[in-house]
Amino acid sequence: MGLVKLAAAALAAGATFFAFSARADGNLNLICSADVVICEQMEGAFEKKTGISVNMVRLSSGETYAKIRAEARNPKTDIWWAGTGDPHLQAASEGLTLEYKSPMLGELHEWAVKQAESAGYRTVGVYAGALGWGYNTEIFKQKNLKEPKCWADLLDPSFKGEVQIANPNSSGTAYTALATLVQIMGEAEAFDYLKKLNANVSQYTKSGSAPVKAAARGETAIGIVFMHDAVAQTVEGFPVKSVAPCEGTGYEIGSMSIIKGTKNLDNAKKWYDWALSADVQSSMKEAKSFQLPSNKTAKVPEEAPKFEDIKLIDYDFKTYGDPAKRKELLERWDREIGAAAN
Ligand code: S7P
Repeated sequence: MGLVKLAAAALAAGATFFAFSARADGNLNLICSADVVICEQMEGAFEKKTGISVNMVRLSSGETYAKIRAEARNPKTDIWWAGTGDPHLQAASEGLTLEYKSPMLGELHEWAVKQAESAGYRTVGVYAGALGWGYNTEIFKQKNLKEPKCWADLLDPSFKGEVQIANPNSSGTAYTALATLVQIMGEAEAFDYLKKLNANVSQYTKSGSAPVKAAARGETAIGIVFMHDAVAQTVEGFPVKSVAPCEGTGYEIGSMSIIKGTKNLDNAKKWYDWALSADVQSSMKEAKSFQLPSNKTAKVPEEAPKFEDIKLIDYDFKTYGDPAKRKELLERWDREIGAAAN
């Protein structure tokens, strides 16, 4: 797949210098759907670079989509940075985000540009990350548990009460997991799988990375998350090992969109172009953000899970980024999984 080749090429590439000379005043209302540490790093760096005052709120991807939709007549947000691509695509197809062809597009990997093209340039790819899980090696040792290498292994009764995953209504990570299982198994079998998995799940969290943070701190044994979020815990010094499922797995194209009706369009465009630059994307690892950057010359963190070693499915962003499909899958999840979990 193109993404794998591009990932390998990016590994060899270094960062390029990207200068923004102009200082500007004014405000920018930002929703950030990545981890709060990188959100704060980005906010501070942009303010320093431009003099623009950023009002940042951190919300999960599904929550952001719901907020932007609810505020469509009177938008309070200028730009939505990060979070899984599916809800960005949904917002784009509902006309909630603005078409913008950044001059930075030529610096991006094909997968990031494709994301923009498929949405009529109402969103763009900022990074990519593969889904998997992380487990606490000390808990596994204490409880004599066997490493789950495959999705099927997570159903083992020895993991009863030991698994956490987010709720796909709020979390883009969990929606990616739901869409991934449907693509690997077919819808009926995926829901059958999720019902069985429910027996082992202790909690459906609001945020996508919370399960592996809980695993790192010994509150659960396994967290189903993006692999880079598991790696971040390992790098923090927690006893967490990440796993790429043997049957194959889905991935996200983390995205960015300007909100239609923004009252700070010039500043939103400045953020957009800046966030696509190689030096900004290269600095994400300082916040322990280990996704694959979309800028071809951004430095890929050594710690980033290697896409070429992961069995990636050909994730169907068009189908699973469609509002009707998302609604249908989430309603079914609420009826068959969420209701049983309460
Ligand atoms: O932590 C980084 C990351 O995994 O967070 C985003 C994701 O949307 C998490 O938020 P949710 O609560 O919506 O799942 C990812 O895009 C990103 O890689």
